[in-house]
Amino acid sequence: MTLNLKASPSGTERKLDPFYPIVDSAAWVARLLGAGALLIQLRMKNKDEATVGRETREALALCRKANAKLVVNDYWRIAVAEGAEWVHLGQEDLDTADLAAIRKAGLRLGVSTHDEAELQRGLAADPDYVALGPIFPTISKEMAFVPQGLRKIAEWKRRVGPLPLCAIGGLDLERAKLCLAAGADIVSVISDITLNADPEARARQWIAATRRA
Ligand code: TZP
Ligand code: MG
Repeated sequence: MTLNLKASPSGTERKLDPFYPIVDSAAWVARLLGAGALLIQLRMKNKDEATVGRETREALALCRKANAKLVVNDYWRIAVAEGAEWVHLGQEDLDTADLAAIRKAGLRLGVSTHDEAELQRGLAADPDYVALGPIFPTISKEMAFVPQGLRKIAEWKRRVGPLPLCAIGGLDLERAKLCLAAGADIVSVISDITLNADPEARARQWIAATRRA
């Protein structure tokens, strides 16, 4: 059964920004908002729930002020409690998440997918975007999947149709542009921004390149 409990009025929302950095604290969210990011994921691993709740609240307040979207990774209960607009779930989260409760709270949903079975399962959750990764080898996450390569992007775009497709994994600016050219609508990144000597300047480069693409 396909859930159809979306609270947002269809067709009225702006397109998602193509630059989609992922960071692990409200302080990082503030830095990227300062550089002009409009779509940011807060992905906190190995933190206690009180910390996640506090950081999420702070990041949401910052994003609201900047008119940017914050996507809360994993912690959908906290996202609901804090009035977030977006949540991102991996396949293992889909095992336990209450999708009806997420939709009832009006949250938009992004899902991670890596292969055909995961795509089918992700689409059955009636997502608002689909992520495919890793496109290239990544140093930021241990992956059970080999790099998918650029060709898979075109295939996935055909499969997800009008849903925004997000490419992730091992992206630098040149690779991000290749992903967009291959059919991705959004490019997501951790290390090329957070490990850069000047993350804000790097984020501005990404923004200039991806909004132009
Ligand atoms: N999911 C697939 S790859 C990845 C995640 C969270 C990590 C992306 O990080 P990087 O540093 O941009 O490769
Ligand atoms: Mg997860």
